[in-house]
Amino acid sequence: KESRAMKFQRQHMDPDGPSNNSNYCNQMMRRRNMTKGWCKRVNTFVHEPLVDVQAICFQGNITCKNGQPNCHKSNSSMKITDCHETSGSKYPNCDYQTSHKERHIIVACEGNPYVPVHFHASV
Ligand code: PAP
Repeated sequence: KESRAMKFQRQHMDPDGPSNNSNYCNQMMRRRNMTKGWCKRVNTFVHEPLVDVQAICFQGNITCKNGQPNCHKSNSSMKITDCHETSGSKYPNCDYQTSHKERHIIVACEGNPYVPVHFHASV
């Protein structure tokens, strides 16, 4: 079974990206299996080395929106791509808007080793 840490990497890590095209989210959401069964509405990919994203678990500790204490905000801003399902998207033809940004990111971490398991927000 896929661990929560591996699921985070599948859903959110693309260190070598993004390929410079407006179809990025349409391709990546499908390639990373987020368009199976339903279209995942929103998802963010992070274009930084995995070690730098894992290090966020030891940076600024904050409370998550759901009240859990395991959220952490990156010290630096990071290259990210936000994918938002468009209003015209209809499963199984999931369609996304692609927005490249540089933001501080907030992730939730769990386990031993203490690693990212949930992408919380960008700020
Ligand atoms: P995403 O939120 O990163 O987009 P999602 O598929 O929702 O991905 O998975 C997040 C996982 O982080 C959830 O575990 P699960 O896959 O076993 O359902 C969720 O329980 C877990 N998690 C850990 N801490 C938190 C937190 N503070 N807020 C939300 N989810 C958290």
